[in-house]
Amino acid sequence: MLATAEEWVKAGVTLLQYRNKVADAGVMLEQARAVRSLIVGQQSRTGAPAPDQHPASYSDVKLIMNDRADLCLAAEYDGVHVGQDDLSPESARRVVGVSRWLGLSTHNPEQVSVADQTSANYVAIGPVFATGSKANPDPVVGLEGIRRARELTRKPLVAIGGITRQNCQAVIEAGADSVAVISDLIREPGKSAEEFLRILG
Ligand code: 3NM
Repeated sequence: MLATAEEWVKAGVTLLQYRNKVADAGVMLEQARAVRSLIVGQQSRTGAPAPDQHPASYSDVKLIMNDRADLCLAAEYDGVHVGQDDLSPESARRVVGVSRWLGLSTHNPEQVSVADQTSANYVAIGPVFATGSKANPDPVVGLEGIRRARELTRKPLVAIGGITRQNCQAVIEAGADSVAVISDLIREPGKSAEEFLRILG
């Protein structure tokens, strides 16, 4: 996990989410802290980015904890991302405070409209395409789901679910501000992250 995270950051990825649906809270906290140490350790070791690193490396990286506002604070992350079955956005906000980021997952237009009225800093919409990375995913929303979501909120819109180097351009053109990706970033982490960033740059 740490080697993969390091490759992504060296390639120029500026936001990482720690997501773990199976481990105990103690293990999650330990792993999340290890990711943070990697980022913070590199910041303080390098100061300015080393020549072989992307200019955005390390100091610009935001760390987001999935689901758990308590672990966001305990691991000193920059924000928390909640789903429809987690703490409500305003409850999560009460835990993490006003300066940390709060992200909210949505899966249909009704949820996007509700999310727009919350204090969430960004809204995720998905799954855009079929995904094998999430248990019991909601129905796919397609590019049309992104277009509809774009009409319903001016908050930053993150598209997620089945997004690849092949389809990410179309996802942005449909109105997403950014993409969240698991499978197409895993096999060759550095190479695929560089390619995503080149395509979206
Ligand atoms: N959330 P991949 S889809 C974690 O619809 C997650 O909210 C989704 O993984 C949602 O890039 C998804 O491998 C999985 O499809 C994304």
